[in-house]
Amino acid sequence: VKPVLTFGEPLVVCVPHSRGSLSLVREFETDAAGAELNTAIGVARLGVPVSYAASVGADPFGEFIRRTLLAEGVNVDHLKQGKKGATGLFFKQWSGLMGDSQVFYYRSASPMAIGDWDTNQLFQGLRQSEFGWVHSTGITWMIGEKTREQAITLLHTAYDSQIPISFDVNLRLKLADLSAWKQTIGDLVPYVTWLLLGDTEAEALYGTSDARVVEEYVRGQGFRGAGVVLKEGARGATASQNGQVAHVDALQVHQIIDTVGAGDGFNAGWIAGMVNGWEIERALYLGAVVGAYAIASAGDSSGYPMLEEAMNHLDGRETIAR
Ligand code: KDG
Repeated sequence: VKPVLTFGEPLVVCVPHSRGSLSLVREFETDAAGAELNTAIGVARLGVPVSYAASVGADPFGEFIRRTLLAEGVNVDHLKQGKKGATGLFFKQWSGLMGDSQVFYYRSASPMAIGDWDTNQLFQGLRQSEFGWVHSTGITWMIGEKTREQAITLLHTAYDSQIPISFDVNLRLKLADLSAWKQTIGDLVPYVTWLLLGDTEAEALYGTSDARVVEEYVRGQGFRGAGVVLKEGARGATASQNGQVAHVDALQVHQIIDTVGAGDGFNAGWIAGMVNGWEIERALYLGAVVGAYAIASAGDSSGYPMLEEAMNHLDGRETIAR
């Protein structure tokens, strides 16, 4: 299979060692994060070639991102290090109930993210259809003007090259208000092959969490793609393709540690299935497997399964631990 391309803002996540307000917590563990980067790691762990395009700051955190991606087997040919600026960070805080972390962002100063690098080679790769799939999320459209312009050009190039495009809304109201999100997603859907979103995002954007109704709505906005995938958390996931619905249940997770990163993990599993030419149900199920692993661990992507582990669930095999 041809490599998947994903792009977006890389962030270093600081995961606290203990629960409670960050005004009291003193110890943290760092990991590489950012929605699209998480998906890239998830795809790589499932044995599918993947390239991640972004730029990082001229600081040790940028180097940390690069090293982490290399260790995960993600292609970093299109990861550029800027000459100035800082890599973005965010902190998780667990002061409430299990599974509900709060996040505090210290995003990179514009024009960080994917805004500031020479993209000739990347665009050439897209035009020559070197990539078999492109994945993007709404965050990239909302972090800054320059990044948005570049992301639009990238998306249009992929579209003109007839590369399938999956787009996850990833609504972040800390970045823009709901009406700006509605406008942006509405402008984008005509270029997208698969629209991915969470059920609460669907409620916020379209006033429904019914995949079929969401599909109808976006088709009315010019969506000509294959379908919509709705991520329903503990209820699983549902795809609607021209009104034809496929559903999988979520896997049971005994202890939910942190749900951040689960949607990106789901995307990784589902994309890996799709690029391998699987039936939609099986791809959805691989998504559900990665999502389940994600919520059982504290980092964004640290809990994502490797191919063999994930396949054990798909094939209904029990893992013998000893
Ligand atoms: O989905 C996980 C992301 O939310 C996290 O990694 C941070 O990219 C991030 C964002 O902008 O929220």
